[in-house]
Amino acid sequence: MTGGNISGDHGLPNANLFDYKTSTWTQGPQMSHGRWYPTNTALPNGEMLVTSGEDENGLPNPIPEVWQLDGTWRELTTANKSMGYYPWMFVAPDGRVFYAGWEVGSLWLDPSGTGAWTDGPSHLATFSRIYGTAVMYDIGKILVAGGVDNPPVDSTEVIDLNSPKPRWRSSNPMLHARHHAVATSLPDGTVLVTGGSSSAGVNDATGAVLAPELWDPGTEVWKELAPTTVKRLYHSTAVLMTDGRVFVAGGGQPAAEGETDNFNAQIFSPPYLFKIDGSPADRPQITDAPAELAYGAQFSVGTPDAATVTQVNLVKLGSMTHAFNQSQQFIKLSFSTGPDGSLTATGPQNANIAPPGHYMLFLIDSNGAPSVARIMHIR
Ligand SMILES: [Cu+2]
Repeated sequence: MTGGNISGDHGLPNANLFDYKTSTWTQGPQMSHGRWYPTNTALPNGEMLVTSGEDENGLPNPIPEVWQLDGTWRELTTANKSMGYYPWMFVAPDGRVFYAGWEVGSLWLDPSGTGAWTDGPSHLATFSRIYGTAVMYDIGKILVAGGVDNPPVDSTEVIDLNSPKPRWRSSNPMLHARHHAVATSLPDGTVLVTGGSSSAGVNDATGAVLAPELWDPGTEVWKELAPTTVKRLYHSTAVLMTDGRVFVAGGGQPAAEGETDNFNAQIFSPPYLFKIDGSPADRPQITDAPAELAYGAQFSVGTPDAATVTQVNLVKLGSMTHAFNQSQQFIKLSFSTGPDGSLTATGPQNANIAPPGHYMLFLIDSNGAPSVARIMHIR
């Protein structure tokens, strides 16, 4: 966890490391300068890239910094560029890092050595999608949606970084204009957008959008789902849980006019958890899966439901703030089933596709219902 708050726009240089095995934090070596509103990106080689944020003097911190495997920091001194808050950074299939916004011009970053930026394709939108949302919904494929506060927009764009000449193109607009909304990758590869506001202004509750909507990457069609009862605006969050539900929480600090800070959470159950009659879906089960997995390795998944499994998918554990989940990633795996009821899947081919870390493994059945996930450490 990097950076932090001295005061508005003035960032701390702190780095803190969390050990999930002991549930303890330790303070790491400090970065060279403060960062208020940076983005962390797990790199294929196990390093952690930190981009943007405002420094201790309230100025943009233009030098990305890399936390190295030996626990020291490396400044990318030849990659000097001032950027907006919480830049949408994604590891591309070729190993570079792609900046997808929210500004109009996208960029490529080579984070090796002292770093280098090169220009990428421009968005179709001619305005910055400030506090829109972005997600890599499939290997090398990114969706950006909404953003802007004057007023917020419903437009979306997608790009395929697997293409030899990636270009942004329009996808279908959302059903609601939103900013401060959150895009969450679900176990079946669809993208859930929750919360946000459609009215002009930095954080206006009158246009709060209560209905989530779901984007199908196959058809690119949006579908409206059951509304929440709590407005999720600035500083709200959403993250996929291992049971396939979505934790949607918070908002406020400062609260929108007429609202109070939300210290509460709601849990959303997507349609795949129900049968058509509204009763709970039958769900495939995972009874066994390896805790550790090497790139390209075949592995068997214990399940009594192999015959009905249609997808074996990974979703990287999320790390979400300010309308952008910095670490979720959806990866569909190839798999086969045997006449004996066995199920064998093949792990992601390399660390560009799946940067090292912890992923949720889901089985999806022929009705679209997901299993409860097993956590796998891929490296
Ligand atoms: Cu904030």
